[in-house]
Amino acid sequence: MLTKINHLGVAVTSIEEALPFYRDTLGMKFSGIEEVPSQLVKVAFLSIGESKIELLEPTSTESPVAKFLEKNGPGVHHVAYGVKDIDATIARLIAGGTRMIDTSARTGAHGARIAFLHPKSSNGVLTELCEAHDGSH
Ligand code: CMX
Repeated sequence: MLTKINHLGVAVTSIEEALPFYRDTLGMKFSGIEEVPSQLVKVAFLSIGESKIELLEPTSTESPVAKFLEKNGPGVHHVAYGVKDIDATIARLIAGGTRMIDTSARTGAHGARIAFLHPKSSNGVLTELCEAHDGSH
């Protein structure tokens, strides 16, 4: 069902301020910034080999990331797993009693189909399923 860790989401108050650490100090490959209106965030993408980090900056005080920052400050926000068939995976998790934040897939960055599991159902880790638009999972 899960194919790999797709990315780690890191909450930041400002992408502009956080980016130099990841891109210049750690030397990760920066591949751009995208606004994801459905999630009320702006996302910066960085990669090391196959692994990716997404820096998440809230675009509204209503953003889940704004609430997270207010409560915890900057830090690791979620773990995202690649899946081949997100609809089947969501259905299987619901059938098994997992509490889903999204009971059907929505559109995330890069046109991926995404869905979040509630952290109370996944040992305190906000967990995302991600079916990549280009089939790379
Ligand atoms: N990781 C782990 N636990 C988290 C969490 C996180 N990122 N965010 C919230 N929680 C915990 C809280 O600590 C809290 O626990 P306690 O009750 O023990 O204090 C509980 O979840 C409820 O949290 P809350 O602060 O009251 O916040 P809300 O209930 O309003 O929302 C959540 C929490 C996870 C349901 C909400 O943030 C959400 O729907 N997230 C999914 C969407 C999202 O995060 N989008 C942004 C990223 C988009 C992208 O990557 O494209």
